[in-house]
Amino acid sequence: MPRTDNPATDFSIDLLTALVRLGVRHLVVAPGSRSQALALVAAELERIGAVELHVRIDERVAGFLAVGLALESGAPAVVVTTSGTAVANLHPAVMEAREARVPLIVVTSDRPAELRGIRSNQTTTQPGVFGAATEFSRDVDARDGADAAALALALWRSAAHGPAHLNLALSDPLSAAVPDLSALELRSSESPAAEGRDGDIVTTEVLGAGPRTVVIAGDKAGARAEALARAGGWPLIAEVSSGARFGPNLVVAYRLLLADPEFGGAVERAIVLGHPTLSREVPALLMRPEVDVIVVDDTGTADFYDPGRDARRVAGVELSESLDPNAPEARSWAGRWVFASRRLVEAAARAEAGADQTPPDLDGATSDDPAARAAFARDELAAVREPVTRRMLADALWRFTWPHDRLVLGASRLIRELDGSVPGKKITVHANRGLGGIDGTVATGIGVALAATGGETPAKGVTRVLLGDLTLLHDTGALLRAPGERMPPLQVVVGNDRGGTIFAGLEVAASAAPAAFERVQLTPRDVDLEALAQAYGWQYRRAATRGELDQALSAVIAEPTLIEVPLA
Ligand SMILES: Cc1ncc(C[n+]2csc(CCOP(=O)(O)OP(=O)(O)O)c2C)c(N)n1
Ligand SMILES: [Mg+2]
Repeated sequence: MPRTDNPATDFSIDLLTALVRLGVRHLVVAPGSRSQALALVAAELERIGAVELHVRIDERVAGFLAVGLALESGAPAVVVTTSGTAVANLHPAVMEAREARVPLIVVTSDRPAELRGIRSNQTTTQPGVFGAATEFSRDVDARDGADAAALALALWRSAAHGPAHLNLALSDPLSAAVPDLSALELRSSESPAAEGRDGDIVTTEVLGAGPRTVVIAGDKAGARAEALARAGGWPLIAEVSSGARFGPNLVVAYRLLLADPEFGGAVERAIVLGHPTLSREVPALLMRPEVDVIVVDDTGTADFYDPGRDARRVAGVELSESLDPNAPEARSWAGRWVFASRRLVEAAARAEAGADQTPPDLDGATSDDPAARAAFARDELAAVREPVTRRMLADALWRFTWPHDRLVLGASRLIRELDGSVPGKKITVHANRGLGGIDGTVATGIGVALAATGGETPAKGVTRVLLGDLTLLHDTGALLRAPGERMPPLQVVVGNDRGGTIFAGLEVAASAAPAAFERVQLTPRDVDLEALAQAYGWQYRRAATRGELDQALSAVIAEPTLIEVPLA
């Protein structure tokens, strides 16, 4: 290993090269003095092609960018900051990573022990600063000869299911010139497995036929939830970011059906995968004492999804030989859910289109009668000029997303609109559902897009972020671009309904004084989004009608684009 005799630089080389050997491919760095050795080694690792480096000024943006990189790549992303408030700006992303179990390694820079506790400049209590959000948190002095490779492995292991924190004490001189690292062999053949943590749960439950069962796939449940529902012949309740929203057993209108005594009321067993967050009906079902709740969660984390506090947590489930998904009772149970859901979705679509509207007469398009052709053309034009509704926006994003694309959904109303209406489709959907924050959504989306399009085998396709107006305004700093920072094909689509209209659907909207409600809950803001896009070097499009929306979403994306969709 090349040496400089500068402890800060030597330790940074040892730590970051060890992380690269373990499989880290993305480093996110925010500038600072105390962190200079780490940052300069990161730059050298990028120069020799060992990693991709992303530099962001705002540490909150850097943190969420790392979350997006990790969400899409599945491997821990590393984020490096200097000391002081820089560290605290990572806290939202660390909390989200904790609750959503996203692999994240944060390395914060600090002063050594002799400069702590005496009110030195830019010095605060950093060890353990993320509290319960990090299971693994170490305070290490770069001068102390700690085994950087062992530390990297511990960080990597802990980060398998959440954030891990290294607070690194660095002393003057804060760096030396970084040697050429190109001779190092940094690619390991295989990353170590994430398993092997203490407290891992090894129970596998064998499920037999009998109880009327539903499979519930929350955020990040994965395709295995769909496979389980199909193999068992059970209705599949799959949230839009579950990774399991497809297949013959999918029940789109699950919220209505769970509330119905003949459907939800008849459930005897629920198998939960992932983290359900988008409805009140799912936790209500799981809280019913007569429903047997099995939670499949092999992450070994202390807590698991258990609203009724009586679920059985297992690492996996198997189906018993006796279970036949094609048995008549099984077929009729799943079939009733799927059929009823289809009818409800169709009825909702008809209501959305307007009760008096008849479907377009397709014969008119090819009719010999000029009047019939003209009538058809008028209908078509009227449809193209229709103002965009929330439902139309949700449908359009879903329709334009293909298996090689990615969709990133912000919190609030639009994700629920998709969840309640879009049909099964095997596409990649990400959302920060750990804490459902409206922060960091643009940064997360850019991180997802970067991970999808970087590396040795870049994916094709585009990433689209769909979010509300306040969610965009919360994270405008993430729009900041810089020469040398790669920006992949990306559309950020903003449903602009002037404020947090989700609150208008809550009980508070009826009980609060209207002016106060608008002032402190709805919080409408008038920002010229075109000027905002221009200031940050983004393309801008406004899509107020169905036709404009289709055009905007199908445009070739050479530059990152902000698409504003005014919602009635
Ligand atoms: C960081 C954070 N702060 C506050 C909230 C509470 N919150 C939930 S939704 C919302 C409003 C979102 O408004 P917008 O993005 O316009 O979406 P809309 O409700 O209009 O669909 C707020 C403030 C939150 N989820 N996260
Ligand atoms: Mg809004």
